[in-house]
Amino acid sequence: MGGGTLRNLLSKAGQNFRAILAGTDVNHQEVLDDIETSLLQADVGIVTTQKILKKLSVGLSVGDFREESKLKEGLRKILVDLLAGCDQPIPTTGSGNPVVILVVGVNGVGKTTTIGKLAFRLKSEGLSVLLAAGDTFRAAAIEQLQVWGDRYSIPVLAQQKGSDSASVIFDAVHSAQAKGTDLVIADTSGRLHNKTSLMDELAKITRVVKKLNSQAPHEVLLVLDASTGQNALAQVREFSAAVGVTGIVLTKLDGTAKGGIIFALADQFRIPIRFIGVGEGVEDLHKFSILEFVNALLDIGDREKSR
Ligand SMILES: Nc1nc2c(ncn2[C@@H]2O[C@H](COP(=O)(O)OP(=O)(O)OP(=O)(O)O)[C@@H](O)[C@H]2O)c(=O)[nH]1
Ligand SMILES: [Mg+2]
Repeated sequence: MGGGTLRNLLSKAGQNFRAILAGTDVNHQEVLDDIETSLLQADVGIVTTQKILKKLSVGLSVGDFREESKLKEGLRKILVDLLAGCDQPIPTTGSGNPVVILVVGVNGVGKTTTIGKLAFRLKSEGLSVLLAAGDTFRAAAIEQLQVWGDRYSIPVLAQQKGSDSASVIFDAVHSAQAKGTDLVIADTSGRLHNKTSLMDELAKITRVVKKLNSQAPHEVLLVLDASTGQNALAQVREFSAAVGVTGIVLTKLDGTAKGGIIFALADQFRIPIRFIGVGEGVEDLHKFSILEFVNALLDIGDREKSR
């Protein structure tokens, strides 16, 4: 599994955006109405959609709306601008090893899978990684992380099911400090973003980790499922309030026509989007690159790529 060009992998996510670019020989208000429908279908959301429409009206002349290439280029620029600044890479160095990445999110969004892919990527870059099986809720969750570790020879620190999540992660950071490991990536159990007790548990994890390094966790990585639509915004708000999200991974962009949520996220929170998930395989975690992403989404070829 894995591989494929980003353009192919995002063909579904981009389907509503690509529909916008179909030939149009009607008046420009009708074109704008169609664009609005497409953006809403792509789950860009009302607020950000209105912003895009306004910029299109201001930026393009009436005649431009009849020319496929001008409309496409106008839209492309607006989308690129909306994402500006959201492409900063995940921190892999910090004051005092290890760099601690705490991975959080609601149930089933792809946290554990993302950790496996990310660990593989960082190891391939020559960094040493220790995984912490902080999802102690289910035995299967611990095993799932161990499978990734075994497959790519990445150590996993785990305790039994039911043990304290904060203590597992504390032990992992402690052990990594002793061994000089570059990074610890900690899994956590999926939780509803509106369940206070579980959100408090995340706050406890960060408190405990700070006893070992006041800068840790260096990254609180929120994993969001692209197909959940506008609810992703509520998830960002709740997790940010509880533990201060510093980076986002948007998963399952390969399987949804609702990839437009990424523009609402960027527009409303400006939290860096570190990676996008485009499949279940180890290679299917792409570093988020704005130009590459927008061009792939709009199906714009390499020769048209200049900014
Ligand atoms: N198509 C696709 N599937 C993905 C992607 N990321 C994760 N998945 C799948 O989503 C399902 C859930 O992934 P997990 O990694 O177990 O999710 P989780 O957030 O750890 O789940 P809990 O621990 O139960 O909260 C698995 O079947 C993954 O293979 C992606 O980018 N694309
Ligand atoms: Mg999991």
